[in-house]
Amino acid sequence: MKTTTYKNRRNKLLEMMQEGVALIPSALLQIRSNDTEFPFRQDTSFYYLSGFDEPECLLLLCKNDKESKSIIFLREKNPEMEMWVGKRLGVMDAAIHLDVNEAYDISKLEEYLPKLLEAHSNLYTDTFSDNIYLNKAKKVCQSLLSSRTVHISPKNFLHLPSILEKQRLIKEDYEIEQIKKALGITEKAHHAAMAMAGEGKNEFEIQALIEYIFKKEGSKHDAYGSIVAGGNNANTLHYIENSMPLKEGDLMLIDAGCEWNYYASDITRTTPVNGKFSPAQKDLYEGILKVQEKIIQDIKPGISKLIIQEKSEILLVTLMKDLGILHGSVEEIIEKKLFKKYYPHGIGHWMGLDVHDTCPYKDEEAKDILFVKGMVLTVEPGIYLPKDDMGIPEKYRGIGIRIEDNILVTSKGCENLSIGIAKTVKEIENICQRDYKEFL
Ligand SMILES: [Mn+2]
Repeated sequence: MKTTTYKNRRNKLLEMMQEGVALIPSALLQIRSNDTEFPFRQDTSFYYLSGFDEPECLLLLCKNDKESKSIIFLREKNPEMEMWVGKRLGVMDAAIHLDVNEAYDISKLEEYLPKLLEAHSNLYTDTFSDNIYLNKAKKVCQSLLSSRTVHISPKNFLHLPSILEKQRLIKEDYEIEQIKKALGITEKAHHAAMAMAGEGKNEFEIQALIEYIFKKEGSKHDAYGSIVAGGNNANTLHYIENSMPLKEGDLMLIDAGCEWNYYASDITRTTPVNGKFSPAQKDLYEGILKVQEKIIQDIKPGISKLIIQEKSEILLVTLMKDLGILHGSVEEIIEKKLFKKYYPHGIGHWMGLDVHDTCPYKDEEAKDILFVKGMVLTVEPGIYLPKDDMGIPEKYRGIGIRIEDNILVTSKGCENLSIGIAKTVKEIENICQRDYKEFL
């Protein structure tokens, strides 16, 4: 990955800023207990702007009427610590390696910040963050403000994510490539899982196989906690216990995706444990698949998430009425939100460096953001029918189905980035017949 990508992103952000300093902290190590830490994952915005994956850093983007520059504070090299927990880049090589203008030791932050912040009046941060470096910077701003010798200092605090997350909404070609790479691995894992499933196999065995493939293929992180839900467990939307034996005749819902170079994939497939859909399962499954395909067909520039949300509600309600799951008029069911019992979630979400990319859905005027080329979102209709719900036909009780793909908005329409992952009844039943080892 070229450092120019990160420099270009910083320059773009600087262009959108008024005079001032933007502060972007890295993630910090989180103590699990005593001297052990939780696995480290870099802060998304920091990574987006630096491509650097060490903890305890602060990136500054400074802009005045004469110049713009990037400065990084990071950990100094420390041979003893490096022997225990691994290499550090160190201050000396950082400016060249990260293509920034200046680099300093993070332990000198409080000493250097006054000089870097004075003479600026705007400070861009995540204003809601309680990050230790941001708090230090705010304290510095406070003392500059009360100083009699400093005439201009930051007292105008602006919310950085409002600009940055708009920038992250449109993916560069490089970003699409990373998502595709993540999806290639996720595809293998889902196919292997479909093939391995069977009576008596435990959900955690399937989870282990999926995550083995993620790791074996070089993915450093899962994009989120894998869900492997047999039968009625699929009706718990974020079922992550994954600890029950799979049962003959049940469906298995898997929502799992790996990260590649910090880019997410987010895929759900629902497949038969014994390799063959029952007639009732097939009716429901193919109905939902048709809804998903119709929604994907509609995605193009100028459409909004709200439009496909409303369409998904009409289509899923019509399906549930046709199958005798809901009764009454479509209008009434939608107006009274009676479908929420069985379709409680949204049709999809932005995806990128974060699985639920923290990009806006509304603009400054509270209008829906319209799709444009380069946006990536999930499309994931689902119907969840609890086994103890006596109001629905018996044959559907205990079934939960979701089908989720990752969609790129193109100039004229969209591209399904996860098109390679088996989805029709025929494709799925074929994969189920195979040996999971073929996918390793
Ligand atoms: Mn999703």
